[in-house]
Amino acid sequence: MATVAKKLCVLVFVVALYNIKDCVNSHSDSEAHDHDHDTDSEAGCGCGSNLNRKHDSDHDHHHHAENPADKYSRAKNEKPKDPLPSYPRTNQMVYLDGGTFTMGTDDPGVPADGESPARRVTLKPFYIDVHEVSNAEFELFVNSTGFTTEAESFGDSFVLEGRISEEIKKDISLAVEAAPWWLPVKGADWLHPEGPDSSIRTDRMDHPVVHVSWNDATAYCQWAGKRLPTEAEWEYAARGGLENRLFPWGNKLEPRGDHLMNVWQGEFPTLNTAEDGYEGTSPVTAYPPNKYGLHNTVGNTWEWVQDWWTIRHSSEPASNPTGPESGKDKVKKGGSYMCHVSYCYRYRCAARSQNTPDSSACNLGFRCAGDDLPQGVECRNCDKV
Ligand SMILES: [Ca+2]
Ligand SMILES: [Ca+2]
Repeated sequence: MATVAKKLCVLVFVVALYNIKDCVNSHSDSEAHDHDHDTDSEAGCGCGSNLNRKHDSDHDHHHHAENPADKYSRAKNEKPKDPLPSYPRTNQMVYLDGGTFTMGTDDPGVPADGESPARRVTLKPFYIDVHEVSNAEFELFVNSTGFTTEAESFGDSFVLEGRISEEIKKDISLAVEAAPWWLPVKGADWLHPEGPDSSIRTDRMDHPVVHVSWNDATAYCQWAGKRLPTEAEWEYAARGGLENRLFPWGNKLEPRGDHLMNVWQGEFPTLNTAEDGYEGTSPVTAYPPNKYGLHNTVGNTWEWVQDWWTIRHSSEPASNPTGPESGKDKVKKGGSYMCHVSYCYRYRCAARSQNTPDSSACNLGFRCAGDDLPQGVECRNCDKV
């Protein structure tokens, strides 16, 4: 068994290496973390039942304090867990009436990505999340289901070199000459975005969840009574009703000198001046929303969408397109805090990139959409439409 596990590990790294090269060849800022097996996703978590046991144990103690066996019982000696802090929910949605818009562009920023041609696309009404899914929201999912992400199952994920501690870095021998800023870090996952010595708990519970694969994102949305948006829905929502604009607010990167999204200022990858306020991710609520009420569509984290990847699109008008029926990679939209014009001009509405559905990295997250409003989810604009 040990030999098989070793071989799988080697295979994972070899495939990952190939994918990194692919990404670099297409000038993507994206990672590639390729696993060729399924995740074991339904291990029990038991967080809620631990709290209940503590309550029961107190109750028992009160009535049976004289029983010496109690002194050594697990319930008696188990330390109470700190209650989970609560965060304001960021799972709100908006209702979008659908209609016809121009998807893609005839003036592609990265022609190899299949941003063109511009085509007329008609969509039926749908709901979409106002925010990227936050760590706090993802934690509710994990606590209620015991879900294990693919990065956790396989034990590593890709992190930007500049964000890893020297301590962790010295243990990484695998380097990728063509993309030295991506390093596979053992123990990097959604709870530990830069590896075992980092944590979301200190100040990132309201930041977008990262190191989640397309498969993880799909499972989350299903649990939430939602689904991933199609690429067309995501782009329609991100454009916020403006036709043929580069960004959700217009064509100027920094109108009146204001930063309206979280991308990279300085020199990539050596100097991150964070003029927009954030070196890494920002809270999902940061920056003004677009005209449809959505925050951080472009920038902050890339966002998985439903569609399989292709760079060939018909210029014919389409209704509710869902992309190819099958493929190797899934589409992601919006660019990330790692995007800089010099190598990843992808923080635009029409921009797109791709990864295998089991890939994960420190700049890749998602938001959900839906045909209906799930019970208990607040709709931000339903009283106005
Ligand atoms: Ca930034
Ligand atoms: Ca985003």
